[in-house]
Amino acid sequence: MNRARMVSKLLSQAPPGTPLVAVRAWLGVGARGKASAPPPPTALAAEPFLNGSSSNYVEEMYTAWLQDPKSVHQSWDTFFRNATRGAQPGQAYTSPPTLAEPTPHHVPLSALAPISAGPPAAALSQKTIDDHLAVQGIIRAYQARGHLIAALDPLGIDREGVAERPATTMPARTVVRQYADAIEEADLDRSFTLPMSTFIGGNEKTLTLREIIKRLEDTYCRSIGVEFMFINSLEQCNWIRQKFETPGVMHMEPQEKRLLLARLTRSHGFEAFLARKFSSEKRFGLEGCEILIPAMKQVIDRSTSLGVESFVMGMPHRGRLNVLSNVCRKPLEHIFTQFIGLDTGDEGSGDVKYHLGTYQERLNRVTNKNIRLAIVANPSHLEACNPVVQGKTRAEQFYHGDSEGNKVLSILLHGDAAFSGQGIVYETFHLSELPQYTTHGTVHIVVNNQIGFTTDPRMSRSSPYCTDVARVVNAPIFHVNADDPEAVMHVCNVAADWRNTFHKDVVIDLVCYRRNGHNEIDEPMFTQPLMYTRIRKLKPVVELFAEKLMNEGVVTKQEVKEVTDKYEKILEDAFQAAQTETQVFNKHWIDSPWSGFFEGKDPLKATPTGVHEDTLFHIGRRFSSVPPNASDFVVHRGLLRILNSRMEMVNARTVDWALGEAMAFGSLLKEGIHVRLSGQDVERGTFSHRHHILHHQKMTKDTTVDKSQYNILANLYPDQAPYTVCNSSLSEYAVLGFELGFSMTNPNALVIWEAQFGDFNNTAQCIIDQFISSGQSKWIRQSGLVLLLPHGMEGMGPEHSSARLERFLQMTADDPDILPAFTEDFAIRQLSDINWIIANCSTPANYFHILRRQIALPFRKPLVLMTPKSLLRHPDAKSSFDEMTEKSEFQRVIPERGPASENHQNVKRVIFCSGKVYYDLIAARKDANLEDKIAISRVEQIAPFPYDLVKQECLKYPGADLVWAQEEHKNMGAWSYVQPRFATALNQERHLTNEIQRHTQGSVEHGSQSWYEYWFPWLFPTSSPTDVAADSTDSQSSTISSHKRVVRYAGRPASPSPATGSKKTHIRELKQLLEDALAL
Ligand SMILES: Cc1ncc(C[n+]2csc(CCOP(=O)(O)OP(=O)(O)O)c2C)c(N)n1
Ligand SMILES: [Mg+2]
Repeated sequence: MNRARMVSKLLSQAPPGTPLVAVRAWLGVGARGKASAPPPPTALAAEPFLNGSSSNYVEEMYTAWLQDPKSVHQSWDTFFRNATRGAQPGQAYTSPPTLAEPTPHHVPLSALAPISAGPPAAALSQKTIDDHLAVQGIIRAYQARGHLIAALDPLGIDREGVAERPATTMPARTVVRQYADAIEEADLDRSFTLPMSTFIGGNEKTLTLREIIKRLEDTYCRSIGVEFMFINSLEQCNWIRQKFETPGVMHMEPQEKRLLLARLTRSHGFEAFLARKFSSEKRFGLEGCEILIPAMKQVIDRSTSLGVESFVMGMPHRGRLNVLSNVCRKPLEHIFTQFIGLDTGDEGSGDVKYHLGTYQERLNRVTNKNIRLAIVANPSHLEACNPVVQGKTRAEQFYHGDSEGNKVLSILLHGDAAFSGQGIVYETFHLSELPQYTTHGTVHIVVNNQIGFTTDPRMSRSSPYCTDVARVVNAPIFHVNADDPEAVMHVCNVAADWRNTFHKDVVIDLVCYRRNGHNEIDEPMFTQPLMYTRIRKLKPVVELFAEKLMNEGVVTKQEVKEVTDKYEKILEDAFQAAQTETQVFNKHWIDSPWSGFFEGKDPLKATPTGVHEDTLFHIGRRFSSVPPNASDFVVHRGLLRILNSRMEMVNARTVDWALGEAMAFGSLLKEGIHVRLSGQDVERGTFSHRHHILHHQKMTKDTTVDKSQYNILANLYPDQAPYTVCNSSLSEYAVLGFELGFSMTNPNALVIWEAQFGDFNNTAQCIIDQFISSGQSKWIRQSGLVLLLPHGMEGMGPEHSSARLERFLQMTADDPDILPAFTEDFAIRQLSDINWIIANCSTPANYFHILRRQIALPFRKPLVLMTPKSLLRHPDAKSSFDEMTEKSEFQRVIPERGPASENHQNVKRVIFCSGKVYYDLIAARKDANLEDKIAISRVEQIAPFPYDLVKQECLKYPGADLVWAQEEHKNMGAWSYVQPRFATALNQERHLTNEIQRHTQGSVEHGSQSWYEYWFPWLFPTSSPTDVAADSTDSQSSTISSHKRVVRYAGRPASPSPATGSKKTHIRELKQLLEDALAL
């Protein structure tokens, strides 16, 4: 209910005869209880305790008091009694009795000002009080709403006419609203005592109203618009007031102004040079917001002086090359060669120049400190890199022990349209204060050129400002006219100081314009004639600022020219140097180098993943126990049962899914590998199987949060690596992006994101498509991130069934028509060459090994794992310690090991499958008494496809037909991926498509090698390949068999929906699938 209506209703319910006039006045309701009547300012403001934030509380107190005067505190009782008795505003309140013993000289306030006993002894005139209160209201109004009339727009289109407001006489009504009526011209020269909520006076305690208004307008309504009064913390509000209101805060020394001009000159000169040299190339130039470069440098300088050593940045296309060069100091030659269009001299497919990242270490000349600067590579998808930057920043902080974010700072740049339009911005803001996701404050800078491609703000957002999304986390927002360089510098200083003081996000909104079209080839007059007519008349900011400094006598015309010429020469020299280059190198654009990780390693050798039995016992027992040495820690009875059954399994040398996972994590932690598991409800596990955090069940009466927790895996060994397990916010896009960023920082960490159900991964599709599947190819950036995606048809309906395995497989970059040579290092070569690994493990031991293999590999690859639901508790889905100890390893294919495997010739069919359907198949096969006739093999690693093992398995049973059985519908699951690969494996074909022939004919040649030989040298070994088909007389080089074996499909028919909503249909479909698979 609307607040005024609620109060009005409340008053109308008051007992008849209650003298309510005073109460109505206190609560801001008109004398006749009309909710729409403005509250009498004197009444509202006269009580010191009754401010805006407490009025809801007053209403609640009043309702309670009406019902039972004893139900409220004595002070409220006194207040309401006095008010209803008709006490004047300002006189009804008496302070509550102090809890401390009264001191000998203590006199209660009520004793000094007896409320109902007539007027106070030396009463101020009511007019004086009212006027002071009005002035107080005016000051507050400017603080809250001054930004509404600030001259923010260099074009003067937004808030038309505001920029030209003459020096103030009367306060602006837009800002002060009802207080405008309380002021008369004559009041302007009266002096007023300044309240504690303002700093405009400096050392002065009183000012004339004229001066007060002038100072407020100068602070809040010129080139800077400060939005901060929505912040709940009084301390933070006061801090901001002080930073902007204190007289003289904007002062800049002449040498600071000269530095600013030099930086602006470079920013401007860079774009002008590119425009001249590459006039028809897209570069998404910064013209119209050249101040961005000095602004970023100012934030960096200031933060560096406050102790920050590393900056992790994310930004869109606009001005990116300029930032790379002038902020990060990426060599100009590297940038120019991107324009020249040279061949790539190293691995990777590359990306367009305005998406590339960088990493630079350099000396900050202003502070004389060494700093690290990284700009994260990003796709075209605006704002998508935000969570990636945050994850990378968090990881840097974590591994540097920077628990407060004093050393590592993230800076995110945004376009105005994208900042307000993209939901990922909101999702990322919501990570900003979460304990395991915070980066302790991000500095956001918006290049607010008041347009998005061809769309005006009024058509692209419903909020007044493009920055309003930041209000959700109480971040202050500093709007600033980008054509006032000095104002921008001040705002940047305050932003850096804010972040350093409060470790919270802050937004700098650079209100600017875009001098050209969306890109340099676009014609903006087609769609924005008014805007561009104005823009054409505007001088570049560097010229405006140079003129200002010349007028002030800070620089001479000659000095301005020298600075310009000097930079021009630097550009020209680099341009000439770039002309001599013959290749570009993707490695020059790496944003997260892993120094020392690859060096000295055999690139095709993984360390073993099995562990010593003692380790399994130790981890298993710890994982099954209550916290040691904490007898008062009460564990839930249900959990005690779970721990006991875990212990029984451990003693029997077996593991279920949760134990297998814990063994993998625990053994890695023991080896010094940090493990981080993040996602919705991961601590307990969506299916209540994991329980990595135990919660003390005993609460004291006043406990509001469960405080006592025990992280089991963090307490396995005294010298182990840290274990982080954290329930995330209810987000996939941001959290997956965050974990990807986290995984980029340290290759010696196992970073895992788990989806609540696998199908939710599609709300993070952009991170999967743009970063995870293609990141290494585009940006030669590796990541060992693991995605755990609960997957499987359990009769739970269309949702929650499919993690969309088919999509991951479709994006897998291995050619189905090429049968790789079966060399000894076949398996690891495949892993090295692929873009990601897709697997569906059917045993806890295999899950254990594949997790450990992520770290054992000499490179990093994303791993997408379909994970089980019902198998978590399936009695057969258990593994013995023997499958996890030394000499055991991950099994890409688990072959048939039952009776069928003992008499190959007798076997009529080999069924291949993946995941939990295996357990349905073996049960049905047993029922049908076909265990010696049908072999069932599990393809555990689906991609890269285990050609060698699949072929081996097929050859083992020469008389058997082949079936692929899956529970997913035919147009889903692994079928479309495995079918052509089975064909290639079975028929030993190196099926040359037209495309390959074209390449091999030499249209794209690398020396004397064909394109294919160049990129896949291991497919064309010079030595003879090892034929792994042990049982076969076939060899890979034999001619294509005339009798081609094919694999047949058994499973659900094609369907638009991943699963039926009917349990009955689900069971019928499963029965049908099993019959199809087993019918001989
Ligand atoms: C997620 C996404 N949707 C659409 C686009 C296409 N696009 C590229 S730039 C642009 C306009 C961006 O406007 P703004 O954020 O204001 O940045 P500006 O170009 O004005 O600097 C659009 C719609 C995109 N790159 N990403
Ligand atoms: Mg824009």
